[in-house]
Amino acid sequence: MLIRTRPGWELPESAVTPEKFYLNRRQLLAAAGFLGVEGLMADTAKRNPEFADATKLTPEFAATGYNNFYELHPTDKEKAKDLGDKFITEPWSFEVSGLVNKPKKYDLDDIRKRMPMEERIYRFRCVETWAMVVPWTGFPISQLIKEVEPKPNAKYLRFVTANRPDQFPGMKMAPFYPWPYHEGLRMDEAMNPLAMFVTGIYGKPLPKQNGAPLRVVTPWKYGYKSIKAIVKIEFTEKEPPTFWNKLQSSEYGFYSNVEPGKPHPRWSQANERLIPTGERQKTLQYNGYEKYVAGMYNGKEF
Ligand SMILES: Nc1nc2c(c(=O)[nH]1)N[C@H]1C(S)=C(S)[C@@H](COP(=O)(O)O)O[C@H]1N2
Ligand SMILES: [Mo]
Repeated sequence: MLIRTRPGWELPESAVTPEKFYLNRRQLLAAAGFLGVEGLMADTAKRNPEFADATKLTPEFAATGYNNFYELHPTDKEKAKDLGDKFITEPWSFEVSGLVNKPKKYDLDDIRKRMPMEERIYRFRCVETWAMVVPWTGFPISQLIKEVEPKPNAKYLRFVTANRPDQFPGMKMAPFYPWPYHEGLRMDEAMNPLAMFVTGIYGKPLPKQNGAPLRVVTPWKYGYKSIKAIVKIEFTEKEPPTFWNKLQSSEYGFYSNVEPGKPHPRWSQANERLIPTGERQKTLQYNGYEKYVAGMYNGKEF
């Protein structure tokens, strides 16, 4: 059994914002035209009906107040939200390089205007066994991949987070980590329709602690695959090394798919607890996205 302590800010279930309120608020804001240009772009993204199940939707204060973003704080999930003051997210550009016909430096504002932005509600499962249900705004990674035309020998994507010790207090608190944070996906995983580049949550631009202004979300994988604050995307032939695998290769593999039957060496992955209520539930194979992703795997991936 895992012993769970209840952080002070956790509320009883009765206090959680009902989904109705969240939806009404968005509709009201949109109708009243109260949103700035930035907010409007994110807010008017249509919800994809295939990913509209708001059952157990995490209240916004919890998804934006309990974060793993080691660049902001390497240990305290409730402090990340208060440590983003120095982190400059505008303007933002990212570089696409490596095995592509059209390498390019992208301006984020430009790509936001051109890409088919949509909102999707996805379950989100951290390897540490906490879980959320979050409305993300963004576009499929496949859209960008098609645009840069990968060469035939491009088999993986490598993602890199901004390397800014002066803007990220957590980098100085944990100098022994293999910064900058880096992650990767196999080409077919990145092309999978579920894999998203995300620029917003709850109909608003991404807060810094959630990975502003551009992050990955792969809902069938443990949360650490969802790299934040991306400045570089490189197409490679070989499987790229990853931050967590470098730190502890026996515990964090490249694939890191959510598999309740495969325990972490130090804990079971069979169950999860929802933030902020602490409600426990069974973890689903591929976090419930089996029908979309099972075909890519043979069960031996780690
Ligand atoms: N650059 C960067 N990306 C990161 C992390 C990080 O520390 N740095 N933490 C990861 C982990 S462990 C998780 S669980 C998710 C958390 O995302 P959230 O804070 O939006 O819930 O971000 C992932 N992406
Ligand atoms: Mo995580």
